[in-house]
Amino acid sequence: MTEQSPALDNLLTESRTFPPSEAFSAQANATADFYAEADADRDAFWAKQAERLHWDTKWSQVLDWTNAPVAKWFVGGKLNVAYNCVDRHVVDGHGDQVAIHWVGEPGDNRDITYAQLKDEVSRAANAFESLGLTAGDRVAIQMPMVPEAIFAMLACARIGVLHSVVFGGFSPTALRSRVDDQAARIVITTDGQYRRGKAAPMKANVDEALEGAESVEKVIVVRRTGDEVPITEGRDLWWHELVDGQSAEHAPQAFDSEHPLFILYTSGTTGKPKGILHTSGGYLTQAAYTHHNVFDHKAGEDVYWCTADIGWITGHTYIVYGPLANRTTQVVYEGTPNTPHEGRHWEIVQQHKVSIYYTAPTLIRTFMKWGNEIPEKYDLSSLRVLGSVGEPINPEAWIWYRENVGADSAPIVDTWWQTETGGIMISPLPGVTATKPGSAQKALPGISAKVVDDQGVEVGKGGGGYLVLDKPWPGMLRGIWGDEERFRDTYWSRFRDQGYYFAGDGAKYDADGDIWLLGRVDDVMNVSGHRISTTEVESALVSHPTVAEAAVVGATDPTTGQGIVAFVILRGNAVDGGEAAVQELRNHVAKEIGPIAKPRQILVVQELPKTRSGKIMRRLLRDVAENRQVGDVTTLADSSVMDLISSGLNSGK
Ligand code: 6R9
Repeated sequence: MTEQSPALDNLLTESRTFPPSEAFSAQANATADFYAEADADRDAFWAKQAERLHWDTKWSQVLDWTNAPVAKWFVGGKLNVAYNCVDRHVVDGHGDQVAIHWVGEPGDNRDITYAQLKDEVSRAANAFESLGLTAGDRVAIQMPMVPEAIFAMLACARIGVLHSVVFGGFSPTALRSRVDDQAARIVITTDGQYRRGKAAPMKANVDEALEGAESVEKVIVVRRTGDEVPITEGRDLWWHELVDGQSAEHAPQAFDSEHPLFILYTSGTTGKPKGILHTSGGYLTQAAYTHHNVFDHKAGEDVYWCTADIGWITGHTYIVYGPLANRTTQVVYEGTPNTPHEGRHWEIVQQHKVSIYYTAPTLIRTFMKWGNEIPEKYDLSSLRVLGSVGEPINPEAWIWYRENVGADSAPIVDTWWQTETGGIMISPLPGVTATKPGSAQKALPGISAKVVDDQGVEVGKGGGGYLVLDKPWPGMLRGIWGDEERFRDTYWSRFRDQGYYFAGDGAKYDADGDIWLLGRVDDVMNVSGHRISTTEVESALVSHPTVAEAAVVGATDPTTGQGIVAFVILRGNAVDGGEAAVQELRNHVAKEIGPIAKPRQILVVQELPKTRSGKIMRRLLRDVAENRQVGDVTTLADSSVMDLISSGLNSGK
């Protein structure tokens, strides 16, 4: 285990609990007996959850785990994911219900009913088929939060094409490596995007990325900002020209439960992102089940808002698939939380009477910084469930959220899960669980998680170790695109004997046996809830001609959870290592990976602390980055290195 930061120590002394109100419990979707029911017969429990969906052909077996670690869920079942998220609600008579209250950053709005969504998705599906796309092909999507991004994802799902959404903030290099890895045939983007009140280019990024990309046949461009963009004849198509004239009728075909649904890239411990593969029936079952119970969602009554971007797994499972499968009316907001003012989110909550709000700790801490008087100005009384995801939430932020957003009464669900798990795994159930600030508490009914030591033996109450998932679950990843070995290595080799999935997170049981997540135990940083690997940033840094060597650590940051701190050794004496050189390096990383990976701080040093086997001791660098007394240096090849680094920094070099 890596040592804990002071923030985590603080977290573990937290002991307040908040039981649900009787009124909430009386109306809650989830009940306490779910746990026993799932324990008694997991397969039967999941089969019941799958009944929430429309299956064209029913499955013959709930789980086939004979080819572990590649699971098959709802074997033999056939369904169409887009039909489940869209058409069936129209068929059931809810065509006029608003699916999406879309709020554009500059103040434009669009309400899209389920009937309209069905038409839009059908037109896009027809358009994609007209380009020759067929089931199993890959489409990459780099778009801001506009409705067409959701239409495009669902249209892919409808025709069995895998989408791979690439976060809008990723650089051309990052986009290109993802496009190449999956050999995408089509890329969908927008002309530009609104960011903090200004139109910024998007298509230009895509053009740069795709220079010479062999797999890509067409680029579809959605008009958003209206800014002029260069068009490559024969390759580029305007969305409105391609899609708007298509028929709004499209017959959905049923696909096998294990038909691939999407690829989503996430950072691992090496420089190369992993293409996480998800499939259809199990994923959608878990998405719908968790959204229904963890958020206590009531179709036709609640207004739900998940503030994630569709470029991340949270946007996939809790904006697109889970909520739409459950016939949710939801807010989708395009922009940043402080444009044009710091009350923007609360203004939207008030306007649309949002009742369920799901966001990340980094944003909650930002709201805290902006001040209590901002949310106080708005009527937030519609809110009845609050969610948190992406990183451990510190008790201060949790309490602030409850008091200032949840009127001291709305239950908070702290949801632990990963790109790889597909859906929520560990979380309180509102109306059932007495919540604890800072703890995700318990695996959901049907899910099994354990905290184990190095040997894979479960630790006792009060003990800490590694978080593992000891039983397969429907939304689990089915592999890493094109790299089966890496899939086995990354997740299944650490506790091979036990057959446990290794999550990469440290965790602890408290005296009640509740789980507290303690952050990553590998070289993955968590910056504002985004996973970035230290190696990825290091590779970006050493790709700059002035850098000889680089070591990167995630240092505790009061707002972003972790901040990226880089230690670099420059080449020769050619560069002075002054402010301009450092700024140049920060920009270089932003260009290579994306602005989210820009180091908070770059420290120019003469040496890096290494073990005798040449491994960089990031633990010591983290001590420096967090202004702590430097820890045990006895395993360093040269123990004076840390003195050199510390004194160099103190003298301002
Ligand atoms: C959904 C998502 C996954 C990593 C995960 C963990 C951290 C997410 C958390 C949490 C503590 C929570 N994480 N939720 N840590 N409490 N409620 O964020 O997926 O981007 O793949 O990140 O995020 O470290 O391993 P992803």
